[in-house]
Amino acid sequence: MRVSFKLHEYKLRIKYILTMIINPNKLISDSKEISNHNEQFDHLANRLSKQNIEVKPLLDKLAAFQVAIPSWALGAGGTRFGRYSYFGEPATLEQKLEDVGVLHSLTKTAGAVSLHIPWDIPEDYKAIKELAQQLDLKFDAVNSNTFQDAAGAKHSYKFGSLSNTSKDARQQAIAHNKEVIQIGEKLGSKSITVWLADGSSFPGQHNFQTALSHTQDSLKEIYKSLGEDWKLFIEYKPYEPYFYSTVIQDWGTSLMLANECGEKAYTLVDLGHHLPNTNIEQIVSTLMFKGKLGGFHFNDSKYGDDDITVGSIKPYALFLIFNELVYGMANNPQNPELSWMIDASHNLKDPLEDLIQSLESIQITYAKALLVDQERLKQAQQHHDVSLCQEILQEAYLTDVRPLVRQARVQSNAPIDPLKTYRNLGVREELIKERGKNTVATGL
Ligand code: RM4
Ligand code: MN
Ligand code: MN
Repeated sequence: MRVSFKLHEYKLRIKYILTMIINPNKLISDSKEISNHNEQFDHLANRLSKQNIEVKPLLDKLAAFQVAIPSWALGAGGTRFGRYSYFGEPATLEQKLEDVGVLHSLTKTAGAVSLHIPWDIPEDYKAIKELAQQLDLKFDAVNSNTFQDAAGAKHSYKFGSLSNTSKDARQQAIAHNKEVIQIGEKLGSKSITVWLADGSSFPGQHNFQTALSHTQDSLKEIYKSLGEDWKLFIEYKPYEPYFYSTVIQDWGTSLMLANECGEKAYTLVDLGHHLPNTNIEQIVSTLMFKGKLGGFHFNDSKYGDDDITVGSIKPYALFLIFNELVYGMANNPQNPELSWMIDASHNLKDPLEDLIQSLESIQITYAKALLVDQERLKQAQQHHDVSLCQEILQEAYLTDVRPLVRQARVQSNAPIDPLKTYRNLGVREELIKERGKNTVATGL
């Protein structure tokens, strides 16, 4: 049951959250922490200036890097065997925005939210937009969902949605995506992400060509509804929920479909959607070279789409991927600005703590990639100095950039240590007091 939305109550609550978090006395850590930070930052800034690296542009880039939080990441996720509640979960879209507002106040790098439809259909658009504005949040890509049957749906997606052999099921899935675009338009979103679960679990179940051709036609149909300044992001994934074949299994298939649709269609890379050991950095590089990388989902993976905290399993791989992203952002004007999103859902950690850690890890890795001496690397590559190439990457990777990340945050009026602040303020305890223990967030 959705709780009805009373704006004045939320305003009070936000005011409370914001004063709680933004109050500099509470926020800005104790004087010892500040002096430690200043010392470490000066030390690093000094070292970088000796390497002729300007610190100010680095800080500006870090402060400008904003990552969207998906509306389904704020509650406890489940596994296919069960779901354990995390107390004080947001029960409504308004409460989810409020949680993202908390994250953004603490980190100043989570200035957007990505809605999943139908999990989070706004009831009162004006009020929701006003709320987002107060929390300094934008609406990033909207996500459609044809991997579950909506309540009361006429046609089932059990055997596929955009690829289904049944025309009625396909039409229903197309109509849903069109509706998602309309919802996004009302919120000020500029893109839709389509992740298709469609696939087969048994050899012979699908005619591959038929499934692909239906998918292509359906996507083209959805594409027709895109506004002038809108983008369509096509996600890929090799397996799961089906285990023999997935219709859009890899970046090549996604790129082919995007090209088929037109210039407003792009590939979306989700880090967890690759088979182990895939060279994701090369995929990123190829797509940016072709001007076709539109969106990017952060998480980490040990085996598959594990949705583990980004940077917690393969930090060096993440650095190499960021290195290509940074290179592409500097050298590929043909590629649009990317839509960044954290795509992870947890069942063990406090979701807000996990998101704080994710944002931190993204900033740290981005900062390291920004330190790569691209000029020297180019020279070393030219001279086939393989050892030096590796040294240059390692030099950047092994630099402890945390003082830079902290400084960028402090300059945006956020705390030195967001996780510690979150705990010290007792945010979760406050949320439990307000929302109760047994709320359940919509989502996975
Ligand atoms: C999928 C995919 C999509 C996300 C859903 C919830 O595995 O990563 O991006 O919308 O999960
Ligand atoms: Mn994803
Ligand atoms: Mn995924």
